[in-house]
Amino acid sequence: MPFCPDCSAVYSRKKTKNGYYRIRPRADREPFLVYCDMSDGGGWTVIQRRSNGKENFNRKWDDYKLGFGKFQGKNDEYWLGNDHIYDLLTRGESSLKIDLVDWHGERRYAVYENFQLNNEQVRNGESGDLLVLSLRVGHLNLHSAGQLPATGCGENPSSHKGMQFTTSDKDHDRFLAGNCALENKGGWWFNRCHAVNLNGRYYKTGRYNGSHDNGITWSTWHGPWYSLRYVAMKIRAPFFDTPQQLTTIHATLK
Ligand SMILES: [Ca+2]
Repeated sequence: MPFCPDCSAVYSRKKTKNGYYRIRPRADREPFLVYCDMSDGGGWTVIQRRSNGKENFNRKWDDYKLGFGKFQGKNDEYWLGNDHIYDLLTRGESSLKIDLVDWHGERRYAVYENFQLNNEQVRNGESGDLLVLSLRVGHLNLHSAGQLPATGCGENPSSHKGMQFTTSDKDHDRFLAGNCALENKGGWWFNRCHAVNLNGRYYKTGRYNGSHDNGITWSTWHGPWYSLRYVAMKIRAPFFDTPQQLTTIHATLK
């Protein structure tokens, strides 16, 4: 049987159990394992998860490009890989949902319509292999965790929209005197440097101190000096966002 291109397609084939499935977004590339989250209306392809601090996210470009982590348990930590994420997103418009849990078990989430990555190699015809987060914030649901700040005139230096991916060995951020990934212990779409960083260092205390706000941060919720206990990033086709399913989301996360 051919592989499904993503978890939405898996769900549509009546495979509605949470778990790891082998998917194949591009026919000319090998299939790979991914966790399909069939809650919240079903069909979410999980591209990132932090849950226990066991996985090292302070990694170089090639690891972020190809992906890393464990793909076995339901809470295993991983980064699916920029290439895989890119291939998933080029199939059509996608929504991004980010789940956040703090150390008191409080939950927040954010949903973004039309989450995209642009491949600079394609766009500029250069030899670089940069990925740009192009994030158009369409709507945010109830119980939202606050927005990723947008760029524009007189832009906020912690905005992420339109930023290129930076790792400790490939600096594409706007921090001229240094590298945000080095300071913040993980690859991300840094500016100078960040309001949100879901690939930072895992602190088992929530609140933390240090010379840099390098935890797993979502500053519009708990501020920069609080590292979250659990975060997950997941994507799916927007046609799953029916009013009925949004009701389910609200009921689940109330
Ligand atoms: Ca820099």
